[in-house]
Amino acid sequence: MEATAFAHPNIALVKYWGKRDTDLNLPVAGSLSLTLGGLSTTTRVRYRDDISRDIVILDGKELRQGSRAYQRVVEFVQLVRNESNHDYFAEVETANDFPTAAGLASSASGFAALALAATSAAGLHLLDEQLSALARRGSGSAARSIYGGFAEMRRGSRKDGHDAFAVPIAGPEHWDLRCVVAVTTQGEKDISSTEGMLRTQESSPLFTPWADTVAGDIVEATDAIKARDFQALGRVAERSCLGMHASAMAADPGVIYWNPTTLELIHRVRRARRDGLQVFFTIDAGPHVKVFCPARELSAVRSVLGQIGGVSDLIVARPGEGAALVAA
Ligand code: 2P0
Repeated sequence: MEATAFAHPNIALVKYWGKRDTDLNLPVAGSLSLTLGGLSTTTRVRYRDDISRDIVILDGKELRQGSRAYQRVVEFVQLVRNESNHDYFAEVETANDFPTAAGLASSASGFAALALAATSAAGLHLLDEQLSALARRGSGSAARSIYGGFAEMRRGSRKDGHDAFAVPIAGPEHWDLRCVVAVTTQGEKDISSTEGMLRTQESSPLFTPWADTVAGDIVEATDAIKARDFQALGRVAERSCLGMHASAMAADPGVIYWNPTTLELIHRVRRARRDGLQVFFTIDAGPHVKVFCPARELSAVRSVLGQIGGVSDLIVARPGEGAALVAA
């Protein structure tokens, strides 16, 4: 009745933004990402017959019963309990080895690791696609962190969401890329991604036109990945990112995640590209900029980004493995 699993965060190259069902957490469109090694969440789940409620410990601190974070974990554990033939409460102990303020979705690695640990501890053995669909219930981006390397999240068309899961495109060994996270500010963001995407889809006239581009972008990005065509991948990734942010900015009131350093980084990356460096950027629901390059360009990219005053930290990640159990 105990299992420990780890998972890595991922960065979307074709963005997920918008839900078609909030209860089942079904996306409006698909998405595509790279799982990042070197950064991980490790989660242990222990079902116990001597506790009278679920206990959640995050980075060594027990979460308060009424908190949103506690509630999210408990609701997820309940989904797993519903599928298994026991009703023990769980002690969930989870830790990230990267700063949560770095704008790397800890909900992606967190729910991917929790999905695997909670089902394994309950004696459930799911196929990857089932595990991915389950992780999606915790957080949309978590569905992609089940796999290593590049993964595509499928929108699916069923009402029950059983076909809304991620599938692998290419393993981490396929392409030796680096992702440098330029951390621009510390602290929590003002608008959570869930809130930002709901406001965007409810009020932005640019949301549907952007969402209509996603399926085509996934085809183009997949082709670029298979051919290891860096320039083509960068073109789709920047377009998807800027389209997502433009649709969010056009919401009412506008959802703006950027700060002046974010914009400075965008221009700096583009200038470096004009100067001959192979480099492109993407930005999630926060002000940090994730810069991709081939491994051989890493030191040049670091020195370019390190010169920008508003950048407080550079975190380097490489393609990583999918979620896995840790031997007892
Ligand atoms: C992505 N993001 O594709 C996009 C791009 C942020 C910007 O997935 O509400 O935390 O938990 O399903 O997964 C962040 O959204 O949202 C996200 P929920 P999640 O990576």
